[in-house]
Amino acid sequence: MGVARSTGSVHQSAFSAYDSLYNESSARVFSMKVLRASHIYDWLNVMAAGCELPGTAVQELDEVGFVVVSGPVAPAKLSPLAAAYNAAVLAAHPDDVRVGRTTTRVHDFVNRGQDFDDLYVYQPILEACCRIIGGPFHLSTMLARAVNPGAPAQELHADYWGKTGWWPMVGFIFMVDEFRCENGATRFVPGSHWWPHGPGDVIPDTAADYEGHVPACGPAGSVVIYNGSVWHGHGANQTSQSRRSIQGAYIRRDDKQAASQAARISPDTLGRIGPLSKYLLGV
Ligand SMILES: O=C(O)CCC(=O)C(=O)O
Repeated sequence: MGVARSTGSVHQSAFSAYDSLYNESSARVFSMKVLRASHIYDWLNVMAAGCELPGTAVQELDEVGFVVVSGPVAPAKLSPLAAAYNAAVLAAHPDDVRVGRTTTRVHDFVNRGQDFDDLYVYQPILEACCRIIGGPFHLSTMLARAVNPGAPAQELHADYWGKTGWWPMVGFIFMVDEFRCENGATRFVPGSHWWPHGPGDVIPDTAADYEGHVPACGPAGSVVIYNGSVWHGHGANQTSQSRRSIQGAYIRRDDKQAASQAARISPDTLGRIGPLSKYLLGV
């Protein structure tokens, strides 16, 4: 499984296996299948038939609840993406900005430029959704989140907690900056997505270190894929720089999106995105 289960160990698992599997020709075959899909179950079959998520990553998602893989943005495009991120954050309407105690969030990164278009149609994430959600799904939200300089650790929590039923969610965190222990890499509690209780039920101080938690570290451009029921939260940012990320969540297609993508979609976005993006947004 390749993950050390002790506080302070670092998780950077599936890179080499993933790098050798993802290549342009399989991406081309996938695009051709996408063009032929029309019904929601066609889409599901196309996405589920992909083979961009290595077996080791599938196993980690199942057993540990999260995995770090390399992302869809070419190394040469990472710095322009980071500049586009800053520009988009500055240009955002104040109604879309939430300055919290530890993080600054900016909503609607689906409509903030083409630099971000590839993030929510990334095949390994979609394959994880097919496995974890197990039926038709859509993108609920995609936003920017920066952990503020000097911020303390976030409380451990599960994003999607269904005590009365199974309402799965898959999240991703795209690292705009390198994630390190010092700058607040997201910490996860391995295996907690299988537990019958949430952190608040059993831990007096959910912001404190939890035995066995693992920081998800990786170079800029990496992606954390996680089961929405796994306990997690950002670490303390002990640096003087923001730790920037773009985060998305997928939920069952019959569950309401956190942000109505159809209501928000801009003509620019609609004009440039492809059929798979439109399907995932529901536009
Ligand atoms: O930004 C992070 O590292 C984690 C954010 C998080 O836990 C959340 O959005 O639920």
